[in-house]
Amino acid sequence: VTVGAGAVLEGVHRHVEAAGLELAVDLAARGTATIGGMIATNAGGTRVLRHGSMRAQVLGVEAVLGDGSIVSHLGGLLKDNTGYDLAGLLCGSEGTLGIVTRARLRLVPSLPERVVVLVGTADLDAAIACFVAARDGAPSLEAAEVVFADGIDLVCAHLGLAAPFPAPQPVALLLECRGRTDPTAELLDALSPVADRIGATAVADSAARGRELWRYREAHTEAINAVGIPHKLDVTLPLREMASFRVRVRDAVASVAPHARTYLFGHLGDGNIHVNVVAPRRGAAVPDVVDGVVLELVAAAGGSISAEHGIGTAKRSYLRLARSDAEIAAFRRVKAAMDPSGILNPNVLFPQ
Ligand code: LAC
Ligand code: ZN
Repeated sequence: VTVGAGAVLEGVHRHVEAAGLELAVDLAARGTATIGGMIATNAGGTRVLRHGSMRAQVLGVEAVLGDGSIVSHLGGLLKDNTGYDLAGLLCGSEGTLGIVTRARLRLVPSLPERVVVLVGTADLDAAIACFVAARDGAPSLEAAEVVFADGIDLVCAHLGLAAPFPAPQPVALLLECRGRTDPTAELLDALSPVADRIGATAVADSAARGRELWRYREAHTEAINAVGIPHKLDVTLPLREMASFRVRVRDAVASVAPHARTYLFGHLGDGNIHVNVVAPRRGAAVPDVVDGVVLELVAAAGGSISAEHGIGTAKRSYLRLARSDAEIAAFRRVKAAMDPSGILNPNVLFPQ
């Protein structure tokens, strides 16, 4: 599909649905996120595990570079080794190299049969074991998201929802599978070797129930924003580091902001955890030093200081935790080549 940069994701989903196809990137902000913004930020979302992020969907872009020249390559060919991948370079460029005006996007067949399962576990290690079992045993796995009891309680209080399980579970893993035939048996079979790690299971028996189970995950951002303005850290960790990071990040935050609450949630299948540190609006603010404390832990564990949300202005002083001097110097030369006057989003990405 070829779309204008201002097209909203939900509208694109509806447009291609009529042809039995899907754009394979989806995220909770689908009602407002534009394709141009999703390319500039290389948006991730909930289906990266199977389909990759926005960059993997973009077959070509039309964009205006900083010198006013227009580059356009919208042929949509799958194989095209004719020089530099300007489209790939613009993905995640945060508006620093060009302004995307149109894009040619890859689509995938819509798989009609779906199952959504929420698996409750006693700890994060058990949730990871369940995810690995589902990933290895169920090729139909499309999403693997994680939330924790404190976040679920917050979402339930914010939206007036009932708790997802009859007895509270410390961790909840949301799994979605899609196929041409019903993938429920495949997923449940894949989970059977780890049955002793599972404390409770909620299986959606209808599309409406599936959407309800997703609400526990997707409403985290709005529920946290209702508490106060969060410090949002968006990090990737190697799966083997995830459980110990969860413990260490709480301790690290408590050492500099004992009054703050730390909510974790995210895309377990991608090793991507959203760390939200928030203090109630009437209390003392969360000190900025929290960001560095968390991001240094991440870098020491071999993770990334930005999985999806980019560097922007808030994280640019931490870019050196993730990128070498030689890499940042190469970034600057690319920036100078495509935006020689430095007029495009000049204050983002690069350390001052
Ligand atoms: C999410 C956003 C915060 O995953 O990236 O809900
Ligand atoms: Zn996310």
